[in-house]
Amino acid sequence: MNGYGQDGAGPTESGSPGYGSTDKLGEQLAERRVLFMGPPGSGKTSILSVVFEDTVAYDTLGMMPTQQQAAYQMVAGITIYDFPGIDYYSETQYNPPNPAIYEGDYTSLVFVIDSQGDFQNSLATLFSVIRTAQAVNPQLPINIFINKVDSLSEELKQDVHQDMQQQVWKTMRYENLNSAYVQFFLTTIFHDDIREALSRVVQRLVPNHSSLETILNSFCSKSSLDKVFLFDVTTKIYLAMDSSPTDPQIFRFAFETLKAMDDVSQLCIEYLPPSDDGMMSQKVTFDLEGSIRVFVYQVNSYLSLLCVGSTQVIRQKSLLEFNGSKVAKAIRQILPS
Ligand SMILES: Nc1nc2c(ncn2[C@@H]2O[C@H](COP(=O)(O)OP(=O)(O)OP(=O)(O)O)[C@@H](O)[C@H]2O)c(=O)[nH]1
Ligand SMILES: [Mg+2]
Repeated sequence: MNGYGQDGAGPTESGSPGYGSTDKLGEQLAERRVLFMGPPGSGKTSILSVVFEDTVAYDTLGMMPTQQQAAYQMVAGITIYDFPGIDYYSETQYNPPNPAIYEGDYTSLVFVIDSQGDFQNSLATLFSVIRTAQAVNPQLPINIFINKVDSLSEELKQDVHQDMQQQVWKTMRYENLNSAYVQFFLTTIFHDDIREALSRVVQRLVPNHSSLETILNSFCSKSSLDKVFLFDVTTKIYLAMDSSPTDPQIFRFAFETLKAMDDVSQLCIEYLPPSDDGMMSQKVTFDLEGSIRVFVYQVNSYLSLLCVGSTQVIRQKSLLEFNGSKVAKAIRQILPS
């Protein structure tokens, strides 16, 4: 089931399908969940509405503070929860959630920090969250999104990144906290890299992820492709990819291709006849510097394989379709819908 985005229903206020932990309102949280937390105004809701609701980044400018936790459901049974801002120093706003929400092998934390805001305040809030979270789940992945980097120069971005990393690691060492599962991302709602950051967070929660990766590795080598992604077509978040090293340019190309497919699908997509399993494949003819092409194979109504390869490889349509249909069938069997 892909709850989100297809019916344009928007996020649901708090609770969603029901297994996993119970939050402070007594609602059941989804077993596979990402918790979006951070100081007020750091950009949590903006990020989620850009990715899940296709909101134009500029339209988030007048966004109201989140008063109540909201849930965004995506493919593979993953739910993303957007929490109200937590301000460690403000008595009125600091309202820590029930520690039980951090439990579970399929829970991940995204902590959003405003790169132009008060770092000391953000770090105090971050550590108050980490202390509580690691007391119940020492292996909880902690993804720190250093957000709003759009107005920073390249040099300043790197400085902010390094400064934040050093401060976090130093305090974690000092407080004897586990830093093995901490990752940093530079993010902005004005760039598609935000989807890449979210993809990296979500991948860890995807059921049978290692099997998916093995299937994509084999598809890649058998079809002589450079890169294969399994995309959620609605959010344009990838759930898995082959394990070859990834060129950031290829990511951008993949995102741009999916976006362009939405925009001008009638003009540039050639629909191939349905294969023996009844699925429609689509061939897209976008070039990157004239030598790289993309082939998109639909797995089902919300997942697509996006294959990147040289012009010569992508021209071998029958081989790609044959392998693509086998891979799509395997994915449908191992990924619950
Ligand atoms: N320049 C810039 N502004 C951003 C970015 N992300 C969010 N904003 C702005 O930051 C403001 C606050 O964003 P929200 O998404 O409401 O922040 P929040 O973290 O959800 O805030 P609370 O719900 O109060 O906790 C809005 O005016 C957004 O337009 C970004 O990447 N760059
Ligand atoms: Mg919010």
